[in-house]
Amino acid sequence: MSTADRNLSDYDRSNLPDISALKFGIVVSNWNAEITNALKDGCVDTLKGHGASDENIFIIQVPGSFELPAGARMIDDKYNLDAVICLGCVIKGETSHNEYINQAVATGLVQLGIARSKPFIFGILTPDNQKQARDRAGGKHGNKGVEAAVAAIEMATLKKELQNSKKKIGF
Ligand code: DLZ
Repeated sequence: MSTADRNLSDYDRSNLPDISALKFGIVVSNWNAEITNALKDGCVDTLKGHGASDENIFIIQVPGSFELPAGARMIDDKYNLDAVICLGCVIKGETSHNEYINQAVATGLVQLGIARSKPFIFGILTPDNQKQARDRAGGKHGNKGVEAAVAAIEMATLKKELQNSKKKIGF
């Protein structure tokens, strides 16, 4: 089914575990703040809905999306988190600035995730205009902050399960 046909923020709550023992960081870009704050609200509500406490949710703001990877590393250095969720909104303009920012952020976050073996979640909208952004920040296409939280929960839980697994691998 194409993304135009469904609200991707609908998910099966029963598939997600309790996360009360896990620590989450949220890094929010100040550019397009109306949108990024809506993403943050959806993200926080979802984490809390699955058992995360206020004390285990750490939130910082950065000037723009380009600063998200650096902010993510800083907050992880400070609190040693189970997952870091980055929220931004880069709207296409007359020039190709958006491509440079999006590429840099995607590369930065994937490198952090691999290097630190923990989830650094890409919760950045890359719309053509404000309407597309609003549609994805609590509008007709759901709230991508919710989806970013779900991805963080799934990946943080996967890591815990692998760490706790007694299954012997190899000989
Ligand atoms: C400069 C800039 C522009 C033009 N547009 C956006 C945007 O749509 N969304 C966003 O998050 N940030 C934007 N920025 C700011 C850059 O991400 C960055 O903060 C500055 O270039 C300083 O490094």
